[in-house]
Amino acid sequence: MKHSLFAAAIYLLVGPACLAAPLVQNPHAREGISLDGEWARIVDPYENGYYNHRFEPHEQGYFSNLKQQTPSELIEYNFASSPRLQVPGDWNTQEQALFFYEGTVWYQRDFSLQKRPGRKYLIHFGAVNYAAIVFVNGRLVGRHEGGFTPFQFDVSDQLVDGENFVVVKADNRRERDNVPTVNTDWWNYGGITRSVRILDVPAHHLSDYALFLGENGRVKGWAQVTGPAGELGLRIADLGVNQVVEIDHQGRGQISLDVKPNTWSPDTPVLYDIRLEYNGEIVKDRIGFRKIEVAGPEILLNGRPMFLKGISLHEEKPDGDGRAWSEAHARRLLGWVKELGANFVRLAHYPHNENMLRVADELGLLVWSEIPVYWTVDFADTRVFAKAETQLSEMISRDRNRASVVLWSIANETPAGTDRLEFLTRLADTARKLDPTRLVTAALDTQSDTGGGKLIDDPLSSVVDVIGINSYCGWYGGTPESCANMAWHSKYGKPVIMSEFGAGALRGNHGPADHRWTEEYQAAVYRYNLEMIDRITFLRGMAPWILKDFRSPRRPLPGIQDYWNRKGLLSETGEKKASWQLLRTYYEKRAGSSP
Ligand code: GCB
Repeated sequence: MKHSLFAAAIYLLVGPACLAAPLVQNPHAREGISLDGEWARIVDPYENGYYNHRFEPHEQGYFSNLKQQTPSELIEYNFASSPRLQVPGDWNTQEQALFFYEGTVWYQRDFSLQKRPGRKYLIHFGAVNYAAIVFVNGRLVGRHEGGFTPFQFDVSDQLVDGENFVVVKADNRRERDNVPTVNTDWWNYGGITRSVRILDVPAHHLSDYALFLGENGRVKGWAQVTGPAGELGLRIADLGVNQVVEIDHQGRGQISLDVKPNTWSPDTPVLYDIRLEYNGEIVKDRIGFRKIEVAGPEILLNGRPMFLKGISLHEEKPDGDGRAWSEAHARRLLGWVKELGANFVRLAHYPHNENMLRVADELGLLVWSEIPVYWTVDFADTRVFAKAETQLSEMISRDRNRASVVLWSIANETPAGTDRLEFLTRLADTARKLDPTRLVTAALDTQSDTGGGKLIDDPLSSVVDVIGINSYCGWYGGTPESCANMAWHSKYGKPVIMSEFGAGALRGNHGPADHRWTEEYQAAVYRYNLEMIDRITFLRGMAPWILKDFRSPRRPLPGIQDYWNRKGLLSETGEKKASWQLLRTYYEKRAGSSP
Protein backbone atom coordinates (compact mmCIF):
# COMPACT_ATOMS: atom_id res chain seq x y z
CA MET A 1 0.00 0.00 0.00
CA LYS A 2 2.69 2.38 1.10
CA HIS A 3 4.74 1.41 -1.95
CA SER A 4 1.95 2.08 -4.43
CA LEU A 5 1.15 5.35 -2.76
CA PHE A 6 4.77 6.35 -3.13
CA ALA A 7 4.80 5.28 -6.77
CA ALA A 8 1.72 7.40 -7.33
CA ALA A 9 3.46 10.32 -5.68
CA ILE A 10 6.46 9.92 -7.94
CA TYR A 11 4.20 9.80 -10.97
CA LEU A 12 2.49 12.91 -9.71
CA LEU A 13 5.75 14.76 -9.36
CA VAL A 14 7.93 13.65 -12.22
CA GLY A 15 5.68 12.29 -14.90
CA PRO A 16 4.12 12.21 -17.31
CA ALA A 17 6.01 14.80 -19.28
CA CYS A 18 3.27 17.41 -19.12
CA LEU A 19 4.12 19.57 -22.06
CA ALA A 20 2.20 22.80 -22.31
CA ALA A 21 -0.76 22.58 -24.71
CA PRO A 22 -0.55 24.61 -27.94
CA LEU A 23 -1.24 28.20 -27.00
CA VAL A 24 -4.66 29.71 -27.40
CA GLN A 25 -4.40 32.76 -29.63
CA ASN A 26 -5.35 36.07 -27.99
CA PRO A 27 -6.14 34.70 -24.51
CA HIS A 28 -7.10 38.09 -23.11
CA ALA A 29 -10.03 38.31 -25.52
CA ARG A 30 -11.53 35.11 -24.09
CA GLU A 31 -13.99 34.68 -21.27
CA GLY A 32 -12.47 33.70 -17.96
CA ILE A 33 -11.34 34.86 -14.56
CA SER A 34 -8.22 36.73 -13.59
CA LEU A 35 -5.94 35.27 -10.95
CA ASP A 36 -3.91 38.47 -10.71
CA GLY A 37 -3.57 40.03 -7.29
CA GLU A 38 -2.29 38.73 -3.97
CA TRP A 39 -0.83 35.24 -3.75
CA ALA A 40 0.56 33.59 -0.61
CA ARG A 41 4.23 32.72 -0.85
CA ILE A 42 6.70 30.36 0.80
CA VAL A 43 10.40 30.83 0.11
CA ASP A 44 11.97 27.39 -0.22
CA PRO A 45 15.73 27.52 -0.89
CA TYR A 46 16.22 23.82 0.05
CA GLU A 47 13.15 22.63 -1.87
CA ASN A 48 11.62 21.09 1.25
CA GLY A 49 8.19 21.59 -0.21
CA TYR A 50 9.15 19.25 -2.99
CA TYR A 51 11.61 16.65 -1.64
CA ASN A 52 11.72 14.80 1.66
CA HIS A 53 14.86 14.36 3.78
CA ARG A 54 15.93 11.41 1.56
CA PHE A 55 15.73 13.71 -1.46
CA GLU A 56 12.77 11.80 -2.78
CA PRO A 57 9.62 13.49 -4.03
CA HIS A 58 7.45 14.39 -1.09
CA GLU A 59 4.03 12.76 -1.00
CA GLN A 60 2.45 15.76 0.63
CA GLY A 61 4.58 18.63 -0.51
CA TYR A 62 3.52 22.25 -0.38
CA PHE A 63 1.41 21.69 -3.48
CA SER A 64 -1.04 19.82 -1.21
CA ASN A 65 -1.78 23.10 0.58
CA LEU A 66 -2.48 21.19 3.82
CA LYS A 67 -3.99 22.89 6.82
CA GLN A 68 -3.74 21.66 10.36
CA GLN A 69 -7.04 19.97 11.27
CA THR A 70 -6.36 19.19 14.95
CA PRO A 71 -3.89 20.82 17.36
CA SER A 72 -1.90 17.59 17.55
CA GLU A 73 -1.28 17.43 13.80
CA LEU A 74 2.21 18.34 12.56
CA ILE A 75 2.26 20.44 9.40
CA GLU A 76 5.25 22.72 9.04
CA TYR A 77 3.88 25.23 6.57
CA ASN A 78 0.71 27.20 6.09
CA PHE A 79 -0.06 29.27 3.02
CA ALA A 80 -3.01 30.93 4.74
CA SER A 81 -0.75 32.70 7.24
CA SER A 82 2.21 33.21 4.87
CA PRO A 83 3.31 36.58 3.48
CA ARG A 84 1.82 37.77 0.20
CA LEU A 85 3.30 38.72 -3.17
CA GLN A 86 1.59 40.63 -5.96
CA VAL A 87 1.05 38.83 -9.24
CA PRO A 88 2.10 39.91 -11.82
CA GLY A 89 5.41 40.93 -10.35
CA ASP A 90 8.92 39.75 -9.68
CA TRP A 91 9.69 38.79 -6.08
CA ASN A 92 13.04 40.61 -6.03
CA THR A 93 11.59 44.11 -5.83
CA GLN A 94 8.69 43.22 -3.55
CA GLU A 95 10.73 42.05 -0.56
CA GLN A 96 14.14 43.36 0.41
CA ALA A 97 15.26 39.87 1.53
CA LEU A 98 14.50 38.48 -1.93
CA PHE A 99 16.45 41.06 -3.89
CA PHE A 100 19.34 38.70 -4.72
CA TYR A 101 17.38 35.48 -4.18
CA GLU A 102 17.62 32.72 -6.77
CA GLY A 103 15.80 29.48 -6.10
CA THR A 104 12.30 28.23 -5.44
CA VAL A 105 9.35 30.26 -4.22
CA TRP A 106 5.94 28.59 -3.89
CA TYR A 107 2.89 30.66 -4.77
CA GLN A 108 -0.64 29.78 -3.69
CA ARG A 109 -4.02 31.30 -4.35
CA ASP A 110 -7.67 30.37 -3.72
CA PHE A 111 -10.38 31.11 -6.24
CA SER A 112 -13.95 30.12 -6.84
CA LEU A 113 -15.55 29.11 -10.09
CA GLN A 114 -18.73 27.50 -11.33
CA LYS A 115 -18.08 25.07 -14.15
CA ARG A 116 -20.41 25.27 -17.12
CA PRO A 117 -21.29 22.23 -19.21
CA GLY A 118 -19.66 22.05 -22.63
CA ARG A 119 -16.76 24.26 -21.59
CA LYS A 120 -13.02 23.78 -21.31
CA TYR A 121 -10.92 25.50 -18.66
CA LEU A 122 -7.33 26.44 -19.38
CA ILE A 123 -4.99 27.98 -16.84
CA HIS A 124 -2.89 30.51 -18.73
CA PHE A 125 0.34 32.15 -17.53
CA GLY A 126 1.84 35.14 -19.35
CA ALA A 127 5.25 34.11 -17.97
CA VAL A 128 6.95 32.59 -14.94
CA ASN A 129 10.70 32.94 -14.57
CA TYR A 130 12.24 30.39 -15.03
CA ALA A 131 10.83 26.93 -14.34
CA ALA A 132 7.23 26.50 -13.25
CA ILE A 133 5.38 23.48 -11.92
CA VAL A 134 1.66 24.02 -11.60
CA PHE A 135 -0.75 22.16 -9.31
CA VAL A 136 -4.51 22.63 -9.14
CA ASN A 137 -6.33 21.33 -6.08
CA GLY A 138 -3.21 19.37 -5.15
CA ARG A 139 -2.81 17.67 -8.53
CA LEU A 140 0.01 18.27 -10.96
CA VAL A 141 -1.27 19.88 -14.14
CA GLY A 142 1.98 20.64 -15.90
CA ARG A 143 5.42 22.16 -15.99
CA HIS A 144 7.04 24.78 -18.15
CA GLU A 145 10.54 26.07 -18.74
CA GLY A 146 11.52 29.46 -20.09
CA GLY A 147 10.99 32.72 -18.26
CA PHE A 148 9.51 35.02 -20.90
CA THR A 149 6.88 33.15 -22.87
CA PRO A 150 3.28 32.14 -22.16
CA PHE A 151 2.02 28.65 -21.41
CA GLN A 152 -1.26 27.02 -20.49
CA PHE A 153 -2.65 23.75 -19.19
CA ASP A 154 -6.08 22.19 -19.52
CA VAL A 155 -7.45 22.03 -15.97
CA SER A 156 -11.05 21.10 -16.80
CA ASP A 157 -10.73 17.77 -14.95
CA GLN A 158 -8.94 19.17 -11.90
CA LEU A 159 -11.34 22.04 -11.23
CA VAL A 160 -14.39 21.60 -9.03
CA ASP A 161 -17.51 23.71 -8.62
CA GLY A 162 -16.95 26.23 -5.88
CA GLU A 163 -13.65 26.67 -4.05
CA ASN A 164 -10.38 25.74 -5.79
CA PHE A 165 -6.73 26.46 -5.21
CA VAL A 166 -3.69 26.70 -7.42
CA VAL A 167 -0.07 26.27 -6.32
CA VAL A 168 2.90 27.22 -8.48
CA LYS A 169 6.48 26.25 -7.80
CA ALA A 170 8.58 28.97 -9.44
CA ASP A 171 12.32 28.39 -9.62
CA ASN A 172 14.71 30.94 -11.11
CA ARG A 173 18.01 29.14 -10.48
CA ARG A 174 20.44 29.74 -13.30
CA GLU A 175 21.76 26.57 -14.95
CA ARG A 176 24.39 25.95 -17.58
CA ASP A 177 21.94 24.08 -19.80
CA ASN A 178 19.18 26.69 -19.65
CA VAL A 179 18.21 29.42 -22.11
CA PRO A 180 19.54 31.88 -21.09
CA THR A 181 22.52 30.22 -19.46
CA VAL A 182 24.23 31.24 -16.20
CA ASN A 183 25.76 34.52 -17.29
CA THR A 184 23.74 37.51 -18.48
CA ASP A 185 23.94 41.28 -18.15
CA TRP A 186 20.44 41.67 -16.71
CA TRP A 187 18.67 40.93 -13.46
CA ASN A 188 17.33 37.45 -12.96
CA TYR A 189 13.92 38.59 -11.70
CA GLY A 190 12.04 35.55 -10.38
CA GLY A 191 8.39 34.70 -9.97
CA ILE A 192 5.05 34.94 -11.71
CA THR A 193 5.97 38.03 -13.66
CA ARG A 194 2.94 38.27 -15.97
CA SER A 195 -0.83 37.83 -15.65
CA VAL A 196 -2.54 34.55 -14.80
CA ARG A 197 -6.03 33.69 -15.99
CA ILE A 198 -8.39 30.76 -16.13
CA LEU A 199 -9.75 30.81 -19.66
CA ASP A 200 -13.32 29.59 -20.04
CA VAL A 201 -13.73 28.50 -23.67
CA PRO A 202 -16.11 26.20 -25.54
CA ALA A 203 -14.92 22.57 -25.49
CA HIS A 204 -14.45 22.97 -29.24
CA HIS A 205 -12.95 26.39 -29.76
CA LEU A 206 -10.93 28.59 -32.04
CA SER A 207 -7.41 27.84 -30.81
CA ASP A 208 -5.25 29.82 -33.20
CA TYR A 209 -5.43 32.15 -36.19
CA ALA A 210 -3.27 34.37 -38.33
CA LEU A 211 -4.16 37.24 -40.64
CA PHE A 212 -1.53 38.90 -42.78
CA LEU A 213 -0.92 40.63 -46.07
CA GLY A 214 -0.61 38.16 -48.92
CA GLU A 215 0.30 38.64 -52.56
CA ASN A 216 -1.22 41.60 -54.41
CA GLY A 217 -1.88 43.39 -51.15
CA ARG A 218 -4.85 41.13 -50.27
CA VAL A 219 -5.56 39.73 -46.79
CA LYS A 220 -4.71 36.08 -46.25
CA GLY A 221 -4.68 33.84 -43.23
CA TRP A 222 -5.73 30.66 -41.53
CA ALA A 223 -7.63 29.47 -38.51
CA GLN A 224 -7.25 26.39 -36.36
CA VAL A 225 -10.07 25.05 -34.21
CA THR A 226 -10.09 22.14 -31.77
CA GLY A 227 -13.44 20.95 -33.04
CA PRO A 228 -14.65 19.02 -36.07
CA ALA A 229 -15.32 20.45 -39.51
CA GLY A 230 -17.67 23.41 -39.44
CA GLU A 231 -17.83 27.12 -40.05
CA LEU A 232 -16.05 30.15 -38.69
CA GLY A 233 -17.45 33.65 -39.04
CA LEU A 234 -15.00 36.44 -39.90
CA ARG A 235 -15.90 40.12 -39.87
CA ILE A 236 -13.71 43.11 -40.63
CA ALA A 237 -16.28 45.89 -40.71
CA ASP A 238 -13.97 48.60 -42.05
CA LEU A 239 -13.10 46.43 -45.03
CA GLY A 240 -16.68 45.31 -45.59
CA VAL A 241 -15.76 41.70 -44.80
CA ASN A 242 -18.44 39.43 -43.37
CA GLN A 243 -17.52 35.96 -44.42
CA VAL A 244 -17.86 32.30 -43.54
CA VAL A 245 -14.63 30.32 -43.45
CA GLU A 246 -14.98 26.56 -44.03
CA ILE A 247 -13.19 24.42 -41.46
CA ASP A 248 -11.90 21.06 -42.73
CA HIS A 249 -11.64 17.73 -40.92
CA GLN A 250 -8.27 18.68 -39.46
CA GLY A 251 -9.92 21.70 -37.87
CA ARG A 252 -8.15 24.02 -40.29
CA GLY A 253 -9.64 26.88 -42.28
CA GLN A 254 -7.91 28.88 -45.03
CA ILE A 255 -8.65 32.58 -45.30
CA SER A 256 -8.29 34.50 -48.54
CA LEU A 257 -10.06 37.84 -48.78
CA ASP A 258 -10.48 39.88 -51.89
CA VAL A 259 -9.92 43.15 -50.05
CA LYS A 260 -7.03 45.54 -50.06
CA PRO A 261 -6.43 47.10 -46.63
CA ASN A 262 -4.58 50.33 -45.99
CA THR A 263 -1.12 49.28 -44.98
CA TRP A 264 0.30 49.66 -41.49
CA SER A 265 3.52 51.67 -41.13
CA PRO A 266 5.14 53.91 -38.49
CA ASP A 267 3.54 56.92 -40.23
CA THR A 268 0.15 55.25 -40.62
CA PRO A 269 -0.33 52.63 -37.88
CA VAL A 270 -3.73 51.51 -39.17
CA LEU A 271 -5.29 48.67 -37.19
CA TYR A 272 -8.50 46.93 -38.22
CA ASP A 273 -11.09 45.60 -35.79
CA ILE A 274 -11.40 41.88 -36.40
CA ARG A 275 -14.24 39.70 -35.15
CA LEU A 276 -14.02 35.91 -35.29
CA GLU A 277 -16.86 33.66 -34.25
CA TYR A 278 -16.75 29.92 -33.77
CA ASN A 279 -19.02 27.64 -31.75
CA GLY A 280 -20.66 30.55 -29.97
CA GLU A 281 -17.39 32.18 -28.92
CA ILE A 282 -16.55 35.64 -30.25
CA VAL A 283 -12.89 36.62 -30.34
CA LYS A 284 -12.02 40.23 -31.11
CA ASP A 285 -8.63 41.49 -32.18
CA ARG A 286 -7.00 44.54 -33.78
CA ILE A 287 -4.64 43.72 -36.59
CA GLY A 288 -2.51 45.77 -38.97
CA PHE A 289 -1.40 44.66 -42.42
CA ARG A 290 2.04 45.30 -43.86
CA LYS A 291 4.75 43.66 -45.83
CA ILE A 292 8.38 43.43 -44.73
CA GLU A 293 11.12 42.10 -46.99
CA VAL A 294 14.74 42.58 -47.97
CA ALA A 295 16.22 43.36 -51.36
CA GLY A 296 20.03 43.51 -51.47
CA PRO A 297 21.03 45.90 -48.70
CA GLU A 298 17.52 47.33 -48.38
CA ILE A 299 14.83 46.65 -45.81
CA LEU A 300 11.51 47.29 -47.55
CA LEU A 301 8.35 48.10 -45.64
CA ASN A 302 5.38 47.93 -47.98
CA GLY A 303 7.87 48.08 -50.84
CA ARG A 304 9.52 51.25 -49.57
CA PRO A 305 13.19 51.30 -48.38
CA MET A 306 13.41 52.10 -44.67
CA PHE A 307 16.00 53.31 -42.23
CA LEU A 308 15.17 51.95 -38.78
CA LYS A 309 15.74 54.71 -36.23
CA GLY A 310 15.68 52.76 -33.01
CA ILE A 311 16.68 52.22 -29.45
CA SER A 312 17.17 49.07 -27.36
CA LEU A 313 15.13 48.43 -24.26
CA HIS A 314 14.99 45.97 -21.35
CA GLU A 315 11.66 45.01 -19.81
CA GLU A 316 11.95 47.07 -16.64
CA LYS A 317 9.45 49.42 -15.05
CA PRO A 318 9.65 53.05 -16.17
CA ASP A 319 10.07 54.43 -12.65
CA GLY A 320 12.78 52.17 -11.23
CA ASP A 321 13.63 48.51 -11.03
CA GLY A 322 11.40 45.43 -11.30
CA ARG A 323 9.91 43.68 -14.30
CA ALA A 324 7.49 45.76 -16.35
CA TRP A 325 4.25 43.99 -17.23
CA SER A 326 1.31 46.39 -17.52
CA GLU A 327 -0.15 48.40 -20.37
CA ALA A 328 0.68 51.58 -18.43
CA HIS A 329 4.34 50.51 -18.26
CA ALA A 330 4.32 49.81 -21.99
CA ARG A 331 2.79 53.21 -22.78
CA ARG A 332 5.36 55.03 -20.71
CA LEU A 333 8.37 53.11 -22.06
CA LEU A 334 7.30 53.22 -25.69
CA GLY A 335 6.14 56.82 -25.25
CA TRP A 336 9.80 57.67 -24.58
CA VAL A 337 10.82 55.77 -27.70
CA LYS A 338 8.41 57.91 -29.74
CA GLU A 339 9.56 61.09 -28.01
CA LEU A 340 13.11 60.23 -29.09
CA GLY A 341 11.92 60.36 -32.68
CA ALA A 342 12.42 56.64 -33.22
CA ASN A 343 10.40 54.39 -35.51
CA PHE A 344 11.96 51.17 -34.22
CA VAL A 345 12.63 49.42 -30.92
CA ARG A 346 14.79 46.43 -30.09
CA LEU A 347 13.10 44.54 -27.26
CA ALA A 348 16.19 42.98 -25.68
CA HIS A 349 17.09 40.19 -24.84
CA TYR A 350 13.97 38.02 -24.43
CA PRO A 351 10.31 38.23 -25.42
CA HIS A 352 8.72 41.19 -23.62
CA ASN A 353 5.15 41.12 -22.30
CA GLU A 354 2.34 41.25 -24.84
CA ASN A 355 1.31 44.81 -23.90
CA MET A 356 4.55 46.05 -25.41
CA LEU A 357 3.67 44.59 -28.79
CA ARG A 358 0.07 45.77 -28.72
CA VAL A 359 1.12 49.31 -27.79
CA ALA A 360 3.87 49.22 -30.45
CA ASP A 361 1.18 48.25 -32.99
CA GLU A 362 -0.86 51.26 -31.93
CA LEU A 363 2.02 53.78 -31.81
CA GLY A 364 3.58 52.67 -35.07
CA LEU A 365 6.88 51.27 -33.86
CA LEU A 366 8.72 48.55 -35.75
CA VAL A 367 9.86 45.83 -33.35
CA TRP A 368 12.85 43.51 -33.10
CA SER A 369 11.80 40.66 -30.82
CA GLU A 370 14.31 38.22 -29.43
CA ILE A 371 14.83 34.95 -27.56
CA PRO A 372 17.50 34.75 -24.84
CA VAL A 373 20.05 32.71 -26.77
CA TYR A 374 22.61 35.02 -25.25
CA TRP A 375 26.40 34.74 -25.07
CA THR A 376 27.65 31.23 -24.41
CA VAL A 377 24.69 28.87 -24.21
CA ASP A 378 25.65 25.22 -24.60
CA PHE A 379 25.31 24.87 -28.37
CA ALA A 380 26.41 21.22 -28.39
CA ASP A 381 23.55 20.12 -26.15
CA THR A 382 20.43 19.01 -28.01
CA ARG A 383 18.27 19.66 -24.93
CA VAL A 384 19.40 23.28 -24.98
CA PHE A 385 18.38 23.49 -28.61
CA ALA A 386 14.94 22.13 -27.72
CA LYS A 387 14.56 24.79 -25.02
CA ALA A 388 15.54 27.56 -27.43
CA GLU A 389 13.24 26.25 -30.12
CA THR A 390 10.32 26.03 -27.69
CA GLN A 391 10.82 29.65 -26.62
CA LEU A 392 11.07 30.74 -30.24
CA SER A 393 7.84 28.99 -31.18
CA GLU A 394 6.00 30.32 -28.12
CA MET A 395 7.11 33.85 -28.95
CA ILE A 396 6.03 33.53 -32.58
CA SER A 397 2.76 31.89 -31.63
CA ARG A 398 1.86 34.72 -29.25
CA ASP A 399 2.83 37.62 -31.50
CA ARG A 400 2.20 36.40 -35.03
CA ASN A 401 -0.63 38.92 -35.51
CA ARG A 402 1.30 42.00 -34.42
CA ALA A 403 2.15 44.14 -37.44
CA SER A 404 4.83 45.93 -35.42
CA VAL A 405 7.03 42.84 -35.19
CA VAL A 406 9.22 42.73 -38.27
CA LEU A 407 12.32 40.92 -37.00
CA TRP A 408 12.67 37.69 -35.06
CA SER A 409 16.10 37.62 -33.46
CA ILE A 410 17.52 34.20 -32.73
CA ALA A 411 20.69 35.13 -30.82
CA ASN A 412 22.82 37.83 -29.22
CA GLU A 413 26.64 37.88 -29.23
CA THR A 414 27.19 34.17 -29.58
CA PRO A 415 30.75 32.91 -30.07
CA ALA A 416 31.60 31.63 -33.57
CA GLY A 417 31.95 27.86 -33.98
CA THR A 418 30.44 24.94 -35.84
CA ASP A 419 28.03 23.81 -33.10
CA ARG A 420 26.74 27.35 -32.79
CA LEU A 421 26.32 27.75 -36.54
CA GLU A 422 24.38 24.50 -36.80
CA PHE A 423 22.23 25.34 -33.77
CA LEU A 424 21.35 28.82 -35.04
CA THR A 425 20.81 27.67 -38.63
CA ARG A 426 18.22 25.22 -37.35
CA LEU A 427 16.59 27.94 -35.26
CA ALA A 428 16.39 30.24 -38.28
CA ASP A 429 14.75 27.40 -40.24
CA THR A 430 12.19 26.97 -37.48
CA ALA A 431 11.44 30.70 -37.41
CA ARG A 432 10.87 30.76 -41.17
CA LYS A 433 8.74 27.64 -41.12
CA LEU A 434 6.54 29.00 -38.34
CA ASP A 435 6.35 32.48 -39.80
CA PRO A 436 7.36 33.15 -43.40
CA THR A 437 6.03 36.73 -43.18
CA ARG A 438 8.89 38.18 -41.14
CA LEU A 439 12.66 38.55 -41.26
CA VAL A 440 15.23 36.67 -39.20
CA THR A 441 18.13 38.44 -37.55
CA ALA A 442 20.81 37.99 -34.88
CA ALA A 443 23.12 40.45 -33.09
CA LEU A 444 26.76 39.62 -33.80
CA ASP A 445 29.90 40.82 -32.06
CA THR A 446 32.38 38.73 -33.99
CA GLN A 447 33.63 41.10 -36.68
CA SER A 448 37.29 40.91 -37.74
CA ASP A 449 39.71 43.80 -37.32
CA THR A 450 41.05 45.17 -40.56
CA GLY A 451 43.41 47.70 -39.01
CA GLY A 452 41.39 50.85 -38.40
CA GLY A 453 38.18 49.13 -39.40
CA LYS A 454 35.93 46.12 -39.09
CA LEU A 455 34.89 43.41 -41.49
CA ILE A 456 31.55 41.65 -41.06
CA ASP A 457 32.55 38.07 -41.81
CA ASP A 458 30.73 35.90 -39.26
CA PRO A 459 29.29 32.96 -41.26
CA LEU A 460 26.01 33.32 -39.36
CA SER A 461 25.48 36.37 -41.59
CA SER A 462 24.63 34.04 -44.48
CA VAL A 463 21.85 32.51 -42.42
CA VAL A 464 19.99 35.65 -41.32
CA ASP A 465 18.06 38.12 -43.50
CA VAL A 466 19.28 41.17 -41.62
CA ILE A 467 22.66 41.33 -39.87
CA GLY A 468 22.79 42.95 -36.43
CA ILE A 469 26.16 44.23 -35.25
CA ASN A 470 26.99 45.15 -31.66
CA SER A 471 30.01 47.36 -31.37
CA TYR A 472 31.20 49.37 -28.38
CA CYS A 473 33.74 51.64 -30.03
CA GLY A 474 34.85 54.22 -27.49
CA TRP A 475 33.74 52.22 -24.47
CA TYR A 476 35.14 48.68 -24.45
CA GLY A 477 37.87 49.62 -26.94
CA GLY A 478 39.41 52.76 -28.42
CA THR A 479 38.72 56.37 -27.52
CA PRO A 480 35.45 58.02 -28.52
CA GLU A 481 37.30 60.13 -31.11
CA SER A 482 38.82 57.03 -32.71
CA CYS A 483 35.35 55.84 -33.74
CA ALA A 484 34.72 58.68 -36.18
CA ASN A 485 37.12 57.26 -38.73
CA MET A 486 36.38 53.61 -38.22
CA ALA A 487 35.43 51.99 -41.51
CA TRP A 488 33.03 49.08 -41.87
CA HIS A 489 33.05 46.46 -44.59
CA SER A 490 30.78 43.51 -45.15
CA LYS A 491 31.25 40.27 -47.04
CA TYR A 492 27.49 40.04 -47.46
CA GLY A 493 25.21 42.14 -49.64
CA LYS A 494 22.62 42.27 -46.87
CA PRO A 495 21.07 45.01 -44.77
CA VAL A 496 22.88 45.70 -41.52
CA ILE A 497 21.50 47.18 -38.31
CA MET A 498 23.82 48.55 -35.64
CA SER A 499 21.99 46.64 -32.93
CA GLU A 500 24.07 48.09 -30.06
CA PHE A 501 26.57 50.78 -29.27
CA GLY A 502 26.82 53.05 -26.25
CA ALA A 503 28.62 54.02 -23.07
CA GLY A 504 27.93 54.30 -19.35
CA ALA A 505 27.12 57.59 -17.60
CA LEU A 506 25.69 58.40 -14.21
CA ARG A 507 22.94 60.95 -14.74
CA GLY A 508 23.96 64.32 -13.27
CA ASN A 509 27.66 63.39 -13.22
CA HIS A 510 29.42 66.11 -15.23
CA GLY A 511 33.09 66.48 -16.11
CA PRO A 512 35.60 66.29 -18.93
CA ALA A 513 34.64 64.22 -21.96
CA ASP A 514 37.48 61.78 -21.35
CA HIS A 515 36.35 60.95 -17.80
CA ARG A 516 34.41 57.70 -17.57
CA TRP A 517 30.87 57.81 -16.21
CA THR A 518 30.29 61.49 -17.04
CA GLU A 519 27.40 62.49 -19.27
CA GLU A 520 30.02 64.21 -21.43
CA TYR A 521 31.91 60.95 -22.04
CA GLN A 522 28.72 59.18 -23.04
CA ALA A 523 27.77 62.04 -25.35
CA ALA A 524 31.21 61.90 -26.99
CA VAL A 525 30.76 58.20 -27.68
CA TYR A 526 27.41 58.95 -29.31
CA ARG A 527 28.76 61.88 -31.31
CA TYR A 528 31.66 59.95 -32.86
CA ASN A 529 29.72 56.73 -33.35
CA LEU A 530 27.06 58.68 -35.23
CA GLU A 531 29.77 60.05 -37.51
CA MET A 532 30.91 56.48 -38.12
CA ILE A 533 27.33 55.36 -38.72
CA ASP A 534 26.77 58.04 -41.35
CA ARG A 535 29.55 56.50 -43.43
CA ILE A 536 28.35 52.87 -43.39
CA THR A 537 26.74 52.59 -46.81
CA PHE A 538 24.95 49.31 -46.15
CA LEU A 539 23.52 50.34 -42.76
CA ARG A 540 19.72 50.29 -42.65
CA GLY A 541 19.03 50.82 -39.00
CA MET A 542 20.31 51.25 -35.48
CA ALA A 543 19.26 50.50 -31.89
CA PRO A 544 21.81 52.04 -29.52
CA TRP A 545 22.25 50.57 -26.05
CA ILE A 546 19.96 51.58 -24.30
CA LEU A 547 16.87 53.67 -23.48
CA LYS A 548 17.07 53.46 -19.72
CA ASP A 549 19.51 52.33 -17.02
CA PHE A 550 18.71 48.77 -15.97
CA ARG A 551 19.54 46.40 -13.14
CA SER A 552 22.52 44.12 -13.61
CA PRO A 553 24.45 41.94 -11.16
CA ARG A 554 27.56 42.49 -13.29
CA ARG A 555 27.72 46.17 -12.40
CA PRO A 556 28.66 46.62 -8.72
CA LEU A 557 30.85 49.78 -8.86
CA PRO A 558 29.84 51.70 -5.70
CA GLY A 559 28.56 55.24 -6.07
CA ILE A 560 28.32 54.91 -9.85
CA GLN A 561 26.67 51.67 -10.80
CA ASP A 562 25.36 50.13 -7.56
CA TYR A 563 24.08 47.22 -9.65
CA TRP A 564 22.76 49.34 -12.50
CA ASN A 565 24.05 49.16 -16.05
CA ARG A 566 24.46 52.90 -16.70
CA LYS A 567 24.30 52.92 -20.48
CA GLY A 568 20.81 54.41 -20.53
CA LEU A 569 19.96 57.64 -22.27
CA LEU A 570 17.66 57.97 -19.27
CA SER A 571 18.38 57.20 -15.64
CA GLU A 572 16.44 54.33 -14.07
CA THR A 573 13.65 56.74 -13.18
CA GLY A 574 13.55 58.44 -16.57
CA GLU A 575 15.71 61.55 -16.10
CA LYS A 576 17.38 62.54 -19.33
CA LYS A 577 21.14 62.48 -19.86
CA ALA A 578 22.90 64.66 -22.43
CA SER A 579 23.01 61.85 -25.02
CA TRP A 580 19.22 61.74 -25.13
CA GLN A 581 19.04 65.15 -26.78
CA LEU A 582 21.98 64.32 -29.03
CA LEU A 583 20.28 61.23 -30.43
CA ARG A 584 16.93 62.98 -30.62
CA THR A 585 18.44 65.75 -32.74
CA TYR A 586 20.10 63.13 -34.95
CA TYR A 587 16.82 61.29 -35.49
CA GLU A 588 15.03 64.56 -36.23
CA LYS A 589 17.43 65.16 -39.12
CA ARG A 590 17.74 61.59 -40.35
CA ALA A 591 14.99 60.44 -42.67
CA GLY A 592 13.08 57.27 -41.87
CA SER A 593 13.64 56.07 -45.40
CA SER A 594 17.04 54.84 -46.54
CA PRO A 595 19.22 57.20 -48.59
C1 GCB B 1 26.40 43.85 -24.91
C2 GCB B 1 25.24 42.98 -24.59
C3 GCB B 1 24.28 43.65 -23.65
C4 GCB B 1 25.06 44.33 -22.53
C5 GCB B 1 25.91 45.40 -23.16
C6 GCB B 1 26.79 46.13 -22.12
O1 GCB B 1 27.07 43.68 -25.88
O2 GCB B 1 24.57 42.52 -25.73
O3 GCB B 1 23.40 42.70 -23.14
O4 GCB B 1 24.24 44.83 -21.54
O5 GCB B 1 26.76 44.83 -24.10
O6 GCB B 1 26.31 47.03 -21.47
O7 GCB B 1 27.96 45.75 -22.00
